[in-house]
Amino acid sequence: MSSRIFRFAPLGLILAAATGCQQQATVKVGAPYTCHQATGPITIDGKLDEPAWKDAETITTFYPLDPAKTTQTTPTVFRMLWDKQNLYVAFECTDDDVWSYSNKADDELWNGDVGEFFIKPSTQKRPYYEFVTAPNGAQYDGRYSSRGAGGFNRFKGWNAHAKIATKIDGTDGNGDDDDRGYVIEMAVPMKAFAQDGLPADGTVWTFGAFRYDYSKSFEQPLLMMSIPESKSGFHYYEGYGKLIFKGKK
Ligand SMILES: [Ca+2]
Ligand SMILES: [Ca+2]
Ligand SMILES: [Ca+2]
Repeated sequence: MSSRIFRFAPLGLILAAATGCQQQATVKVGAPYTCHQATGPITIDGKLDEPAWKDAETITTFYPLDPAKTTQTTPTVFRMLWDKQNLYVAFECTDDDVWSYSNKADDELWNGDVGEFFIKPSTQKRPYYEFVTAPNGAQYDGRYSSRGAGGFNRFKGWNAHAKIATKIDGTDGNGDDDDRGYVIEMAVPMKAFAQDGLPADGTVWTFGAFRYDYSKSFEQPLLMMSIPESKSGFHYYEGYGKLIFKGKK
């Protein structure tokens, strides 16, 4: 679906300082994200209560993809950790109307609420990855050999086999009641990235975190992103932030 890949967004957003009250430092806009090595086990259960998560930096500032349409955003907290086995990713999404579009893997889940992230091991090489997760835990994942080589239908056959758990505070799909939101917790096996090189202490990749939020409260779905601007949608990897893998202290 090319309109999804190359969606235009104007430039010139005002950068706002990130805010938050998490234990670990909140990443300021434009600052690299330090992905700390997990200091202990993480149970994928949709609860971010493992001590290791306290070491994760948080991203709490999300920007509208297209401020000409709407400048509204809904609160989101994004975290990542890693170890030799997995890349751990967590979304905490405030959402007053939770709706998963489908429970089928590799379906067009972005037609409903999702937390997404894109990750690119090298700025010098073309491949990059997309992970899209619905509140019900369904996931689309794809490895794009190139941005121009075809859309999601070509690349969705690639599977990372991430372990995923979600927790919904509310009801999924019921538009008549008020929900609070949902949490996504996942472990993506590092071996999924092996053909593009595995990270070690000091490795730098790039990434962006994103959301679609559909709600009875909005005229249009809110498309949000952790990067301040995009010229062509969520696949605009030129705008992705640095992701620095840091080993144990
Ligand atoms: Ca957990
Ligand atoms: Ca897939
Ligand atoms: Ca929603």
